[in-house]
Parts: sequence; structure tokens; C-alpha cells
Amino acid sequence: MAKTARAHTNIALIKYWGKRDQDLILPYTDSLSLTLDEFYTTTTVQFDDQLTEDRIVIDHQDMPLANMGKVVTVLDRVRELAGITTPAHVISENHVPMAAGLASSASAMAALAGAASRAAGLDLSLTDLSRLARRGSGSASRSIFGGLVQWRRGNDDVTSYAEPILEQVDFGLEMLAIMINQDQKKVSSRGGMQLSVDTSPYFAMWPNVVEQDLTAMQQAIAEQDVATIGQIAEANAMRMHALTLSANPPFSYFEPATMTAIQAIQNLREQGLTCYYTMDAGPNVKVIYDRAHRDEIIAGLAPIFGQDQLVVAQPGPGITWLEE
Ligand code: 2P0
Repeated sequence: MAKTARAHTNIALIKYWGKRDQDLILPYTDSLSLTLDEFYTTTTVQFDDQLTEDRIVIDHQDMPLANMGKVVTVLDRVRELAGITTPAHVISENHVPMAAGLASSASAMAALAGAASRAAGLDLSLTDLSRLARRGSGSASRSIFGGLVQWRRGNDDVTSYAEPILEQVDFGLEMLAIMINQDQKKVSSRGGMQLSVDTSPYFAMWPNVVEQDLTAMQQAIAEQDVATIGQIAEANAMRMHALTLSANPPFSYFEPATMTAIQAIQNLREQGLTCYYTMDAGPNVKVIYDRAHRDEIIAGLAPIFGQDQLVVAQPGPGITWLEE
């Protein structure tokens, strides 16, 4: 039977950058994210005896299987768990406000794990779904849950999964994405993080850095202190990006407009607004701020980037299944 699941993307406040085990996708560190309501993927899966191989359709386009390694990894794991060999028909749609590149593999692999497991007749716990989604993409382990979520790095496949630390985030924490460039990135996050692990002399420090940032972040969350959450997230993101600049060969996800955005946010902060920035494996900047300052922040950024490049996102929910 066909099953449909929806999962939302997430933005890490404490970043995941580096795997100890590339097959199982076991990270060197924990990470912590906010699931967002604005960006999500809806995926339908049906296992179909009539097919001779998997068929994967994303945003109405038939995809060559050779480029679908992450999807096939999750499907194969589901088939292994269910004891079947049947090919799957996967139909996936990314919902984003514009043709934005923000629909990451996080929402995609989480929705796929939810739809494929149910389509195969499995009734997995959310913890097991997080472990399954992780096999497709590390950050997807976090998109099973809503709100603030921590992926525990664990020691093996069984112990590496995410769990919610605060599902209802109602103390004013909000994000705004500044869309700078939606082109395919030159260095994938998978390739980029491995190059950092293999060649950055600073990578040895990264697990300690994350441990300290994580402890401080947990305390800031417990105190519902948006400014401190933003401060720690900003510093942690720049520490992650230092692992790209210090790799060999060095690389960076920054573009000129990325710096323009960072300076604009710093200027708004000097004017007394609570706003900080974070960035992932691409040039787009996400602003972390207190909802009370939203209008002033948008008013400050719109003359530089244009209103249509600014997308507000609230904390969002965990995985859901849609009835046929
Ligand atoms: C994160 N990123 O924590 C970090 C910060 C990007 C920068 O997780 O190789 O697509 O599939 O496990 O999860 C993006 O990497 O990588 C990511 P894989 P993934 O959100």
C-alpha cells in the first residue's frame, strides 16, 4: 500500500561536521537543531512488484538512480528490516516558499524513512525512524522531531539517534532565511565535512568545541534566553566554517553577499536588536532572533536584499503521516 509522510527541515544551532563512520553515518559529535515549519518535504512510497528497479520522482522529475544514492540506501535498509526485495516507487515534493535551495536532504530523508517504513508494513518507533533517516543523511535524524532536537552521536547504529529536547518552542525564538544563491553548491556537505576531517589541523579540537558549545546551549535553552542561544549558535557556526577554510585544499561556502548579510546583521545588533546569524553548507544566511524584533529586522534587511529574498520560519513540527 502507498504511504505518505511529511517532514520539515531543520537548521542546526550546534553543527554536525564530520563522520566517524561513513557507512552508518555516525558523527564525531552531538548536534542540536530547530525544526522549521516553512520548509518541508512530502513523500509517498509504494513497494511495487511490477517494477524491475526503484523509480524515484522528485518535484515531478524522474531521477536517474545513479544520483539517488541516499534514497536507495534508505530504501535498502527498509527492505532489509522488512525482509523484502520489492522495488519501490517514490514520489517526493519539496515545499519551499520560492525555488529556494533550502529543502535539504534532512526533510527529504526523514519523510522517506517515514513513508517507506510504513509502506513496507513496518511500524517503527520515532527513535527507530530517526536511526533509519540517519542512514540517508545525518541531519535527517533530527527532522523526525519538532522544535529543538538533539542528535546524540552514540557509539553505533543502535545508540546514534535524535531526541526532542523542547517540542513546543514558544518563547520567541524565530529564524529568517536570507536567500542569497540557490545554485547547486560546488562542495557537497558530505564531501566538505570529510575533507575537513581528513585535512584540517583544527579538526582535532572540534569535538571539544562542540561539547562546550552544547553545554552552554542547553543552559540557554533551559533559560529561554534567545540572545544567548543566538550568540552561541553564531560562534559555533563560524567555528564550523573555520574547518573549511583550514582544510587542504581550503574551501568556503561564503559568497560576497554572505558577508554583506553578516555585516547587516551585526549593524542591526549594534542598534540594539536581538539578532544573530548562522550558515550551513551554502551561502544562504539564517538569522536567529527574538520574534519581538521581527519587523525591525526585516525593515533593516529589505533595502539590501529585497523582501522576496527574506523568508520567515517559525519552529515547526515533527514527522506526520497523511491519509490516502
Ligand atoms: C548540520 N550540515 O548540522 C550541518 C551543518 C550542514 C552544515 O548536516 O553526509 O546532508 O548526508 O550526513 O546531513 C548537512 O549534512 O550530510 C549538515 P550527510 P548532511 O545541519
